[in-house]
Amino acid sequence: MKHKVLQYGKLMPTLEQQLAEAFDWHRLADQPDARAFLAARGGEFVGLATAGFADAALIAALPSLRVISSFGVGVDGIDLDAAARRGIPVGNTPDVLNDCVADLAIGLMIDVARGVGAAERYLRAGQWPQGPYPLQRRFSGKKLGIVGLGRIGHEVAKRALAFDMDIRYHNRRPVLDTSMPHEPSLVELARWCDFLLVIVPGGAATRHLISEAVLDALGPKGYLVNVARGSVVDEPALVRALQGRRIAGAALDVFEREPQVPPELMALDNVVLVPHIGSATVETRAAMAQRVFDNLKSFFDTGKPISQAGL
Ligand code: NAP
Ligand code: 8YV
Repeated sequence: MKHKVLQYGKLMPTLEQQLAEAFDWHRLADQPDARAFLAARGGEFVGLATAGFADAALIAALPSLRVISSFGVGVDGIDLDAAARRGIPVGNTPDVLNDCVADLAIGLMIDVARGVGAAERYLRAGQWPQGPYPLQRRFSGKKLGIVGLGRIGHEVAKRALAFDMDIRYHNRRPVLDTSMPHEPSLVELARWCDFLLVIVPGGAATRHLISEAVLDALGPKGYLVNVARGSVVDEPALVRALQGRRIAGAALDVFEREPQVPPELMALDNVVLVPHIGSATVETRAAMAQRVFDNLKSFFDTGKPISQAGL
């Protein structure tokens, strides 16, 4: 008998095909009345494949649930406490996306410092004949402060070393196997660096870690780059800092209320904005989809997902 798996949210068609072949698979989105469906049949499902979200109500509506498999490494959209209380492991997709997220982080830093996007807009608007594009800032050799030297943070550091950057980082605990200096104070890291790169997990523990005080410490020559979660940055404080030119610029892949982007940010020219594309390459998304499937398969075969949040 095939295990019964419910899908919550949109997943890639190739992954859906795999799920349909291996499991007794149902999409909640196909049900005309999701609430009625869960009330009537929620008890049948032992697996949940999700696009990144599962609140306490959904978990409670699935009383036989034994495993959650989530698309993405960040699990801030899942009520981990509700899952843990029932002993339900939450599979996620770490490591397979490190390279692409780190590549984007470097790209965003270069873009915001050199004005790649802004200069292209200048050219396309036909402004070049009126004069050269204004001089921007150098990227190579600058000071990089990494907030969150974890799996992705390490990949950013590796790339930044090739740009002769001086690197320090802020984690709650120093990393043992690195010679890069740990800065216990986030404000001091911001004061020291030219680029402050944020790549910590989202959720309550990191909410508004990048505060007005951190932005003021970064100062008028400093750039903020966020590829973590929108919740980590106090967005209204960031808007004020950018409007007042109290920081030099920002490059953002993530926002507090995605897919909504504050119009105040859209209006600013010292900001690079992209729509949460850190892992969005054909290769990486295929690897993430495969891991979502493999986590479920591994759980049903061995009792453990291949990769699991919190382990
Ligand atoms: P990871 O390996 O767990 O690294 C997270 C790092 O953050 C750790 O070094 C951790 O060190 C540090 N950290 C955690 N809480 C902190 C806090 N309160 N203050 C300071 N440092 C803290 O995670 P990862 O795989 O690199 O992924 C990081 C996050 O990136 C994900 O959770 C996800 O939200 C985001 N992400 C975004 C995209 C995108 O598309 N933009 C793609 C992938 C991932 P300590 O525990 O010692 O503090
Ligand atoms: C995902 C991400 O693409 O892995 C993460 O935590 O933020 C991205 O890689 C996203 O969560 C899926 O929409």
